[in-house]
Amino acid sequence: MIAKASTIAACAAALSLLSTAAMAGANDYAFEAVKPEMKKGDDVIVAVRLTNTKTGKPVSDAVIFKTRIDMAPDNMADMESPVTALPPPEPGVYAFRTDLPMAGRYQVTLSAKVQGEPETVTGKVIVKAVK
Ligand SMILES: [Cu+2]
Repeated sequence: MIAKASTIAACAAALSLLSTAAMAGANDYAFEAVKPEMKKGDDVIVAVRLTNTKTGKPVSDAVIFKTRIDMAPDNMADMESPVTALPPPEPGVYAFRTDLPMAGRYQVTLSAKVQGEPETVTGKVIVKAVK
């Protein structure tokens, strides 16, 4: 019984070490809005920059496989905007066409695969639409 418990403890310790290491990897990346504020309207372009925070360099080879834009910051999480990915305007910048129908804050939620990073890199970026 004692032996079993210590095996489980060792296992849990190994697991937590593993997940800490993996999380440190995914946390070495940050998304930020290229333009944090823009005019509201249809067919607006929202662009985010992905940076490796360790090197300060833009990450140009990421595959953004999930993007959601909604008004969660203004308590309208179910007010979701359509998103179409556009070709990257410059290395490390990922652009999307969307609709920002009302003034307020929008949250861009992104999931990305980065070359050499086994963990999925996720980020939340807030942009503001003004009249
Ligand atoms: Cu709204």
